[in-house]
Amino acid sequence: NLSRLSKAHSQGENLTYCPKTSPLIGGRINVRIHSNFTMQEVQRKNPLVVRGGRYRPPDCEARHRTAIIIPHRDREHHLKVLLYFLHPFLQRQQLNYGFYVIHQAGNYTYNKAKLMNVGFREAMKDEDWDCLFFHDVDLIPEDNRNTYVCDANPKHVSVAIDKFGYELPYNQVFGGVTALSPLHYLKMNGFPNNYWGWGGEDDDIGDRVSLAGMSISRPSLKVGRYKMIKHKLDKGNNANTKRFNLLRKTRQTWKQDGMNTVESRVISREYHPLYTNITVDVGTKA
Ligand code: BGN
Repeated sequence: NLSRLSKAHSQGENLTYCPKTSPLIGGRINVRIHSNFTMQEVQRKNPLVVRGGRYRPPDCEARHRTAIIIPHRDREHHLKVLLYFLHPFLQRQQLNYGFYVIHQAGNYTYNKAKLMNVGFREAMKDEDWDCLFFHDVDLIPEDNRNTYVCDANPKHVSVAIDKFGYELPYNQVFGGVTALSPLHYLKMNGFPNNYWGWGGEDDDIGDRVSLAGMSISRPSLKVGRYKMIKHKLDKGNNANTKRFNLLRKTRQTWKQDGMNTVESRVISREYHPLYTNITVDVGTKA
């Protein structure tokens, strides 16, 4: 029956919409982080995921199209663990989804927010996504009721992380996992391109939300729970000492710096079985 249905799907026959709440969603997930498996095994566990890490429910028409954007460099181990948990998690939510890993080429200082700008631009070339999840590679969701769909306002999703005692670390926090519709993203001129190194870019993004006249929405602490994969500090991502000064100026700079000024060069676009990998040269500090 499943094969008939997926055949119907690929032939473009009309399927009825999936239910508003997926019957496949449980609640809390017992996340035990380990990594004694290979990427091929994750692939075998997710037979309905197709080239480039794309999925649609086989038996109903998804109500939501969500792109997962993961800024990345030298965290292959985390990526494998994230895909292991996140693919089945999203399938249980009956979403039409796709994974984009945005990999910064070279060894120059990391620029996460700029990578996310590139991710937005590249993902929107593929499909009319109605929601973009900007996702840290080391955060694993622990509750399946945390639905990966957009709200009326930009959503800060990773509200309760184990590392911060499952509490919001501060009120304006907007890092980790966030969800924006294309309209939200365009309204705030995307993200800043000039934060090189660790810290502050997420606070800038949070400021943009309010400067663009929107507010931050959040799931409950019960549902927005995450485990962070433990790791050492990254090379090439030292704390950005300029972040305090940059943050003081967001109000003056956000309209001139953002998605309207992303300068970058895509080096390659590879369609892996579980994700699309985009390698990009984001340049260097001006
Ligand atoms: C904050 C950082 C964020 C980081 C969170 C959680 C800054 C700017 C200081 C004015 N912000 O302190 O970037 O995501 O901690 O670690 O450093």
